[in-house]
Amino acid sequence: MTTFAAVDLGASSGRVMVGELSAGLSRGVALTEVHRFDNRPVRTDGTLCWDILALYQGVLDGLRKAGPVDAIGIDTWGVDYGLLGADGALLSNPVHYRDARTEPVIDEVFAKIPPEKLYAETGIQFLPINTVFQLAADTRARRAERLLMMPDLISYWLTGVAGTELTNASTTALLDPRTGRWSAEVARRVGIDLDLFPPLRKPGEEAGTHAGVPVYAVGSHDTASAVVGVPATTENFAYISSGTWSLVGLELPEPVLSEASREANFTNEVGVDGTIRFLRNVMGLWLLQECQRAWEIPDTRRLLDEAAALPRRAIIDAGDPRFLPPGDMPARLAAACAETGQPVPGTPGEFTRCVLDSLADAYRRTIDDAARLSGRRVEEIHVVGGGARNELLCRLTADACGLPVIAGPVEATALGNVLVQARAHGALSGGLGSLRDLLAHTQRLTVYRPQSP
Ligand code: ADP
Ligand code: LRH
Repeated sequence: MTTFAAVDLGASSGRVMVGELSAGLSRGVALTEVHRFDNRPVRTDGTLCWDILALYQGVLDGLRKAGPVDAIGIDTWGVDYGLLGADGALLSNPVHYRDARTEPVIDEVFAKIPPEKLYAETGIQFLPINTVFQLAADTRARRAERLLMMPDLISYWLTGVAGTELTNASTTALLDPRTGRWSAEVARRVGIDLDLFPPLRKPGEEAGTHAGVPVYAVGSHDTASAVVGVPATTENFAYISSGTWSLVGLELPEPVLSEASREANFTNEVGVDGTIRFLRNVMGLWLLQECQRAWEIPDTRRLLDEAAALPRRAIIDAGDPRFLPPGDMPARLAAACAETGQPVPGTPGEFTRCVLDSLADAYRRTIDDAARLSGRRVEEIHVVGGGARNELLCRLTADACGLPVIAGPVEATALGNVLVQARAHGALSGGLGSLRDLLAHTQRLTVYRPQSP
């Protein structure tokens, strides 16, 4: 038996999970959550920041609770980073991607490099959160010696070794997904110093050691690990990595950098083993989380029960950037319904129903677009992440898409993290297909078949 600690920092919570891999006839992987902690952003002096020291403390507490392990792997959300000075200390708290600082610089960046060129070079969908815009807005970057993406920062603090993991580097919109190298052209035009980034490293490379235990680079972008953790047994699958965001799309061998793909706002993120995640960021369960914060109703179960008893009434565009910043989400949802002449939800149950119907509708459009733009066929949809627990959303998704939805594992990200470590450590071998087979045979999954209307 070999054991691996997966550190997985999501936008709503961080967790440390231990994956136990058994060999021989009972070959399988079992995951135990040893520590979970809230991820609560803080606004200081008008800027929304990550509470990075609290998160790091959570990581250390989790690793202590995990006990002896054979290796460690780290993944977090994409696009965000910390800046270090010459002495190696953080210059400031890492800024949250939902902070409004990029708004004024987007047009300035596009004046230096038109959106068509930026997309042709990097294949990343336009989102105001992209690192390229954050860096253009970040005056402190000029004083920095080094930039570490969020998982690389945690890894650096654990090991003392600095590197830039490839899958997460691709979320910056500064990397060429065809070559897996930085785009010198984009950096030059926007005025970003690529020397800030320590050398690139691939998933599976050793990143250093922590207390004598190897720390492996994994798919350190959480979505990269989540897609490794999709228990697909066919090539014709779509995935929805369903958490704070919904990442909806296909795994491809090559990027699709066409104008049609740019216009449809599809991203080409670099995945594990040279794969490409061809997907669209859909606003996700953030829409509901932010309503729950406004209503002060943490009990999701109650809201889902109420929503399940209601009919479909109003649909909003779950890709609309107006929903990106924190703030009064029910008011924004109500305004979007009113503007489009639809019934305005009144009760929390009605808002919940509107959010879930809107997500299912966005999933259908996204999967149709992904199949069309890539020329691929989709036979089944895998839903992984916390949203796999949302039975109503899984059912609505199956019905909207007219395809079977296979829900689970909830902790696909941690599983993908563990499997890539295990392979790097020599405890497993083979490509993504054989890693996924292991999951398909050992994880509890729920199938939702589409019902005709
Ligand atoms: P992230 O990694 O972005 O922090 P998660 O994958 O942990 O997100 O998913 C969090 C979301 O999962 C919550 O916002 C919630 O909507 C959903 N979720 C978690 N548990 C349940 C549950 N028991 N029933 C329904 N939804 C759930
Ligand atoms: C999901 C995620 C997503 C990014 C966003 C910033 O956690 O990593 O893939 O686009 O966060």
